Amino acid sequence: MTQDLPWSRDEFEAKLRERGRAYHIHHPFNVMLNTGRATPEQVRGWVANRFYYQIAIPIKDAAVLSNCPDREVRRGWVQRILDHDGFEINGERDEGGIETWLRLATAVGLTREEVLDLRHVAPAMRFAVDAYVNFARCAPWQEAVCSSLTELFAPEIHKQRLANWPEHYPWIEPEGMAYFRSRVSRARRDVEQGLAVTLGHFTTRPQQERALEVLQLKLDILWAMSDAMALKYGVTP
Ligand code: AHQ
Repeated sequence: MTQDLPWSRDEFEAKLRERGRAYHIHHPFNVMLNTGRATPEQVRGWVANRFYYQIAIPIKDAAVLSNCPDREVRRGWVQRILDHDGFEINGERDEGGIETWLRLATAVGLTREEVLDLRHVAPAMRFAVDAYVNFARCAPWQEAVCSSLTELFAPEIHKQRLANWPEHYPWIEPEGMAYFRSRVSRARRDVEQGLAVTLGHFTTRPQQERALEVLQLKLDILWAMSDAMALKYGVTP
């Protein structure tokens, strides 16, 4: 019967992209943030809390590597850790996204110390982020790869911030925007690899349905992170 036949690669990719309707760009807290209606306290709260997500990403990616026996995939995936932790190799150095996020923090008026010591991180933010890391540790590595495909929708949210924040939040030091600028191209590169693994591995219909479940799990994690922000800092519709 047709409902058992696998979707073609194009149909499967379209199904993955359809889930963008549940991406956190549509969460009231992010809509408030990106349409200029956030107070400085809400912006600072979001930046300090999202730092916990940023420092979890390389840990999550190391978990994927530790479960992945495929050297070709690891060669590509290891770049994600360098993107966040930075590196110095043969004289070439890059401060990394975590350091760049700390520049965003000072640009919005936070101190490095109060971000680094995680004093502002809400319990539900911590639990949502920890759920993502634990998923990557315990799930088959192909499912962990698939869960990163929320980045299909990430360039849009980074471009929205780059376009709207300087006008809406002139009090934020401009160099704070560097992180979002860095992610537009990195997200695109991440998605190329994530999509190739996902479309190549999940080939039967039950596997393809599972891939959609995994993507929805990560969409829910991002949504729950924004819920935590709305609860702690309030959200104006
Ligand atoms: O800054 C982000 C980032 O480095 C990553 C890595 C990737 C993953 O491995 O799950 N996802 C992701 C995301 C980042 N920023 C989020 C945002 O809204 O700023 C979006 C998020 C994602 O879409 O998963």
